[in-house]
Amino acid sequence: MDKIKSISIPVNSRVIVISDIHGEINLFQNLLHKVEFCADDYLIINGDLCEKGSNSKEVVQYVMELSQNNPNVHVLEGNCDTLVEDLLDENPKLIDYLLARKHALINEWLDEIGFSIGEQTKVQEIKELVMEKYNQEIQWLYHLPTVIETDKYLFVHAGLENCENWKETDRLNAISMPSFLEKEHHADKFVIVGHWPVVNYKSDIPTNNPIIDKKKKIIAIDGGNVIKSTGQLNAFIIQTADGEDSFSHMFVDHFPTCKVLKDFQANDVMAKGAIQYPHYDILPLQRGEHFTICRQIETNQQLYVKNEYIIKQDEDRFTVKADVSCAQISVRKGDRISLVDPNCSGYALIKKDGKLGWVLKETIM
Ligand SMILES: [Mn+2]
Repeated sequence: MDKIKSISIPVNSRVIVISDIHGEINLFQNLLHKVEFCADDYLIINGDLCEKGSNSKEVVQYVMELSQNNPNVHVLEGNCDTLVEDLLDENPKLIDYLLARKHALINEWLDEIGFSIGEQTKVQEIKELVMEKYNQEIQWLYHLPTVIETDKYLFVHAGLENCENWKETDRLNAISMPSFLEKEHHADKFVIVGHWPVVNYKSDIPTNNPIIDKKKKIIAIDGGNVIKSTGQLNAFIIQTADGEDSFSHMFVDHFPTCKVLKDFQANDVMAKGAIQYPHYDILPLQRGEHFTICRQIETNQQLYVKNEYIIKQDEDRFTVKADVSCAQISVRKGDRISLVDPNCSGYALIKKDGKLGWVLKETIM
């Protein structure tokens, strides 16, 4: 890869890292507000500004202006941000992509121009149209670096190859490799990535919070915003110091919050597990009033799946309607939680400190 940008961050600075905004302008602005982002902070945007969410155009414009007006704001490219290359290269497959996608940056631009794309549209035609009005955004996206390097960190959208010299990583791999946290790297710095929703990594209780693996020197921060029904937009926060830097995080999501009315103690046998990517096939074994004991086919684990989430695909194949926690979680009276799914019988799916699980409805309603 050749687009590597080196920056230096002084000690006693606060570095805020946000990835995978995917067109969610409101969440992004709420998050900047929540972390009290100010001119002294360093802000690193770890790729995937656009696509999938509802307002890619505004995210691109807002972040571009933020980075142009503030020398401490740095942006790198994600796989979704490279669609402008297909446009500039006049890749005919771009038309199929745009026809199939409701939410896409280039579609939003064409809407604004008042042009509707059809199967007969030529890529040259839309290239000319959008370049006339959005050339500045296109050039800015096109020139985003693949990696931002500091003395202690490497920021990259998806990951690095496990080669002696990380700079030999193929660029497309760096912005699109899956599940980097399950891989290794040779760099002697922390590698901070987005791209792969952290909830996909196995844990006792599913969570969208950033994962820090100090041994592997990998920090994965994609909260699954837009991609996952329970997702959130994370800000990973580094406080740089003379000795060891310290890490923390904050997040925002779309869920309403409420206060817990009374204590709830999770049932020990139901206190962990999830049905989630990529192991969706289940076999129901014993149906209860609210949860069904199921065997997760690929892992052979027995889990309690909320009845409303079970879907019969055909005669003997069952899956779930969305990634779902199988864990109950304990809460205390007065805890502030987010209400993720209040519409099932008996129990509600909540998020507490980023962890997803079920509580008896009467503890919160
Ligand atoms: Mn991505």
